[in-house]
Amino acid sequence: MKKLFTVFIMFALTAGFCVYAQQFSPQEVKDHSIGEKAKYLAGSHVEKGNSDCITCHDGKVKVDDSETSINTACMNCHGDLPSVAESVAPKGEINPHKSHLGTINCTACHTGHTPSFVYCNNCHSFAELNIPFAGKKPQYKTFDVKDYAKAKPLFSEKYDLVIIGSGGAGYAAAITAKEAGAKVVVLEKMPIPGGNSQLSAGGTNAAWTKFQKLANITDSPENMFYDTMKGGSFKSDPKLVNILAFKSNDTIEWLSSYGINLSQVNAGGGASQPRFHAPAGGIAVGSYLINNMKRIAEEKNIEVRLNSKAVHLLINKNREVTGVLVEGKHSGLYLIQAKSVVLAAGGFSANAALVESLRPAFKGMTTSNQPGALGEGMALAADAGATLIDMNEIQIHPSVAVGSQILITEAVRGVGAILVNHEGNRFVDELTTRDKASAAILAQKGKTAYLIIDDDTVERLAQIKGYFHLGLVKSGNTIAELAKAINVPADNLAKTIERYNGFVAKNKDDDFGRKIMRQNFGHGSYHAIEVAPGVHYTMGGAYINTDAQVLDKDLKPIKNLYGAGEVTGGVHGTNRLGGNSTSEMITFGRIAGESAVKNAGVK
Ligand code: MEZ
Repeated sequence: MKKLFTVFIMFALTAGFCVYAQQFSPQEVKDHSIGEKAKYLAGSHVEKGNSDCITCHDGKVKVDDSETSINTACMNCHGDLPSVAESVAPKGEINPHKSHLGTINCTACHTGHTPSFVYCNNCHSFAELNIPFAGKKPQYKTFDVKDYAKAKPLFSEKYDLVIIGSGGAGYAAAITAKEAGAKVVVLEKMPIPGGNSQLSAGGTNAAWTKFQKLANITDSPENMFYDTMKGGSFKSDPKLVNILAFKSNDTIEWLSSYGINLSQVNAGGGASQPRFHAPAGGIAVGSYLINNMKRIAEEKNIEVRLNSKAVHLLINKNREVTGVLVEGKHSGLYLIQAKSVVLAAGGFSANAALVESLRPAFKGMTTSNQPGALGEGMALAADAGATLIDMNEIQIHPSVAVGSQILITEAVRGVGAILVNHEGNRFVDELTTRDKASAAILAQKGKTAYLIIDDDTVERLAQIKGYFHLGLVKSGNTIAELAKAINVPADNLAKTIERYNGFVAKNKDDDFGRKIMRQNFGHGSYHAIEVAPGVHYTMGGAYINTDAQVLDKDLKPIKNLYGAGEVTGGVHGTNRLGGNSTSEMITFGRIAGESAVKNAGVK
């Protein structure tokens, strides 16, 4: 009898496993089947004899799209990410389980039935991070809305608000809406939350804040408004810029109310005053914001569904948005009916084909963006009848480390770095707007330049230590040694630095009119990072009004549809100022959340 029961249990488990496995090709099923030589992680677990399907799958036929239960199972055996980070020896310089992305799912890298892939290597090139059962880099393909127009959903759910995208704008909208009592779900197509916001480096622009006052910086929302309009060639919508500037202090206060303090104020390009607000010590602002917002969302029980792609907006015959068709990694297609939908799905800098079609000159350029930044939120908006504006306004950031996707934050220049060309000469105001700085670098021999810093600069900004860690920095004890290391004429470099020190002493840059210099050189060793422009931000998108409503072709609000962050257009004109993205995402994310809640009639 006991034997019969065991056979029954094994049959039930195998059947469950097989149903789960049906989404794989026959070859893939064979590759991870019990009794076959293991090709993937699942097979190897079984082969080792210390686990079977139920150890990971908890007897469920289907796992949830966020893969929460399966990740709990991983942690039950292996420990959570911080403890794995402690126990697994770092490979070379890099500890594979410690990252600026914070605590993420084990399954973001270690997949059971398909080739595993180190998620970090979407942006980095950590050759030393060998992962068991590794395969090729996954391709994140854009969807075509038309493919889903007639799709049959499997089931349907009801929410007050669906928020598409889990970057800063999505989180800000979700936190605001949840606090107002709404039933909210956030959809994230990638295996980790945070979107591109988590890669943001330098700071969050805000004017006349308590942190500026503490640092004796006199600024005003009027200054921020003017700088933003000027930086975008006066093509931005002044009503939106007005909101950005005049609500920026409130944004800093809102963050502070959750213990998120952007207390270090640095200088950013195109800004008349230092207003780049960063965490103390100058760590990257994006991961700090996102890791904190993840924490708040967890505390407030906000549902964030990973691996869940919004593939179509549901629109009724009155052209009102009524919900979202979702494709879950495991659930397949299903519907969420919603009273309000917030688009917070980011831009398209990682969509090389789209970038090239709009700006042929950017063909083949690297990008600082995560691989999910493909512009799908804009496609959803367009399909719902939205006006997309400024789509060909694509920003290239002047300082991406050569041969990589690693952004060298503008804050490095803000705390004192200069840019020199291969002759060792300065050639631009390092803190001009990004369009001008990028154009100046592309006009130099080799289309690259060197950021020059010394030990003092390194101490001012924690992120610079990270660039050392990533092997992006060349150093010398003297100017001559550094010049040799980067192959520029030593005499020229020495003269450039001496002349610049003279400008710092009299607080006037006679050559390029740089306004904020911060430091002279001569403190300890000298260092250089070779940089070139990379596609960084897409200024265009779904046109919104000051209530974050997405506007149709007649510039009337599309009923029930809201937008915030990079998926929208209108705030940045031809060129976004550094620091205005994280500022915009929080300010407009909150507005979108408030408006969407009001629209949903949540009491
Ligand atoms: O806003 C940005 O894009 C930003 C601050 C980038 C950076 O250089 O750090």
